Amino acid sequence: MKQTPTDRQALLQEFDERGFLIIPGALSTPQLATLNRALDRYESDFPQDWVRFDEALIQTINVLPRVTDFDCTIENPMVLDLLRGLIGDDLTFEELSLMIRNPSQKSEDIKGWHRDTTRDYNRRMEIKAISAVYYLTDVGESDHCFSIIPGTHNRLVDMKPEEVAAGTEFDIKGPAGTALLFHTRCLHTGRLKANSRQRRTVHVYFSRAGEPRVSEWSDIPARLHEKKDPSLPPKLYSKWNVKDVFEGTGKKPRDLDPNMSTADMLKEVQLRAKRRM
Ligand SMILES: O=C(O)CCC(=O)C(=O)O
Repeated sequence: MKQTPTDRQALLQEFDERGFLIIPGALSTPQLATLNRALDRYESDFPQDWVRFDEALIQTINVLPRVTDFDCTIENPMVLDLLRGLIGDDLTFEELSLMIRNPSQKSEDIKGWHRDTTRDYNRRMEIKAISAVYYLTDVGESDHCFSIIPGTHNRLVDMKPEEVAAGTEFDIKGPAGTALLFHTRCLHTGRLKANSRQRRTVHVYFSRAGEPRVSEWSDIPARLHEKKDPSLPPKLYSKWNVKDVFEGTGKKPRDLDPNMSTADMLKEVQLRAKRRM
């Protein structure tokens, strides 16, 4: 999909108004095959790295030091071009996770409607990160999907999760390879469907240089932060050694045993976030 400058401007304006954008065909068929195979391998090679929140939410968040296959989702030219339009040359990579949502009879996602990075309603204006979500499987009418309340990053920013009215949500459906860019201040959830197939996604978070790191869950290995590629935003991997972390869900709780596994720590963070809502 080659965009003209006018298309790009219209897309950026759409993002500004609604707080999200859908990018069809962000991943090619060969890329999808590689990424799905890589996810299968990551499941069998690193079973201990996956957090099983429940059957409908399984996630792993520190894959970059172990495999290179998912680098292409951080460096996707279509996504980076739009992000550069939104954030500029200060664009930074913050976190990458893989998610599996299995068929489930549960009707509500464990997280429910939420904003990312902090669940503290009074700090919602501090939320600035933008996330790219890639569908690795087809998401049709009856599949678990990402659902969002348009405008809750600006015009409707005062809306609380418990005020979301049924029918005001926008469900993101699309074939494998579709990407979504969303402002993490927008209220969103995983919408569970009774007859869903397994859904697989890659979630990448971006923010800006000169600010605390949004998340310290994903290590940025040397192959990325030492990369010299003039086509990439100059500060993309600059936060590899930033120790100042935004006070929120991206920060490892300092009161926990540092020997605790990342999976157990993440579960604890999720529990604490839920208590804050
Ligand atoms: O994609 C989903 O199912 C929900 C993802 C989500 O809640 C998030 O990215 O914070």
